[in-house]
Amino acid sequence: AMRAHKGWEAQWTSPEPRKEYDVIIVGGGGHGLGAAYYLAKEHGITNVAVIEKGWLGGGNTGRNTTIIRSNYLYEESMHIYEHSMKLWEGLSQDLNYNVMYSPRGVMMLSHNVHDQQSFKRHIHANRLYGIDNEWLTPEQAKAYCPPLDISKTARYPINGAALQRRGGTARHDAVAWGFARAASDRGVHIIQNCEVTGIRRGPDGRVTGVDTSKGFIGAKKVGVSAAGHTTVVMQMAGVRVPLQSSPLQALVSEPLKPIFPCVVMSNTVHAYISQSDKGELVIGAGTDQYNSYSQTGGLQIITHTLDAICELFPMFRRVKMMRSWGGIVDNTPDRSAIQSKTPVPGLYVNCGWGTGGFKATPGSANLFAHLIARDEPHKFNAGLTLDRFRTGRLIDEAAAAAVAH
Ligand code: FAD
Ligand code: PYC
Repeated sequence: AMRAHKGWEAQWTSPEPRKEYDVIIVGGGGHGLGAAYYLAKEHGITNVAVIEKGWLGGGNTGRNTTIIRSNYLYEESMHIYEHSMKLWEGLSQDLNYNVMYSPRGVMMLSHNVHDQQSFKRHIHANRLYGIDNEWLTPEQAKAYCPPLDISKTARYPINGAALQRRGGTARHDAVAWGFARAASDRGVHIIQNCEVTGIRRGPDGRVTGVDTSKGFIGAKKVGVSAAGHTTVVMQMAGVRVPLQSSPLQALVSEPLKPIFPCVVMSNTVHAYISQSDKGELVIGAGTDQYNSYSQTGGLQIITHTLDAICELFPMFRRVKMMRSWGGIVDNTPDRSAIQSKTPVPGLYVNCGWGTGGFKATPGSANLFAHLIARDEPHKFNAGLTLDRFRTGRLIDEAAAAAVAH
């Protein structure tokens, strides 16, 4: 209907599927659209389709709280998230689309000795690697974020905070639309409202294409980037992936005048908050405690988060909430992603970003395109193998995930 508006051009074309593509990407979230864009831009592979069962960005890309940071613990993760951060810094120019990347600082609150030791360990690891991260006293934290209650009598007293100043937020749907437009401009086919229902293999076991609600579409290579539904899609090729899918919820308040200058996270009390450019407080919770494909979570999870927000920022006690929703996150046992070849030749998987993959969007997409185009990983995603859950070479980022699981 929007397209009927005078002067409003479609941002990407919506062609009928071809009989066959060089590459099919399953899932039109930021990761899938971005991978298609980088396949075209950096590898000259333009006979590509992104197949999305709903609408672009309608999965976790459009449901997340858009926090961007690169303060992870292990080298493998720091490589990837910092690669992503650098791409965020130039993304609006690269796509010629304003993704509203806003490096307003991400501050993680420390409430006890354990938090303090863990954050300081992360700060030292990050700084050794050249990534900015610094320790703040409670007074410095309050100066950075004036609404914060740092009184000693607070329900959840604060003994300091870790601050990554280059961290921040971006506009989620603009990321999906920006990648979609730029990919479409380079010849990528974007096919929405088309569900992948099967993955076909030839007599030699190699991928030959996908069954969809619009019929069979052939492909030399298939990259699955289906976030919370990865296990469902990979099962179509007989590949088991070590993921648990569960709802993660967020909510927004009525719009307020500018009041909250940065992003604040507290894993210990299960809450994170920022203010969108529309003025809404954007608040998120920990994951629901059960596995599910429902995009609605339990009410007690978000009321618990709001209790914590009201304790940390008493001035928000009378603010009204407008909407809440859930997304399905795909968590691995070590809380690090999988970006890997699979036992099926020509089939690649990008998943396991769980509660933290929005920040990874450009970096993950860029590295997934490399993996698919060259049939071998880039040095930055070489550790994200499916195999590591068999060999035991895990990358334990449970603390850096910073969202209660
Ligand atoms: P998605 O955007 O979910 O894309 C996958 C797509 O695959 C979907 O559009 C889906 O419809 C499609 N699909 C699935 N099955 C099929 C099929 N059979 N056929 C065709 N298409 C299919 N991360 C952060 O870094 N910072 C945050 O602040 C943050 N907050 C979050 C808050 C919430 C409430 C949630 C839910 C997540 C949050 N995350 C955050 C995590 C982040 O949203 C995800 O890791 C990331 O967006 C995943 O992107 P994606 O493109 O892989 O997935
Ligand atoms: O990974 O930074 C993160 C995050 C914040 C909220 C949800 N995930």
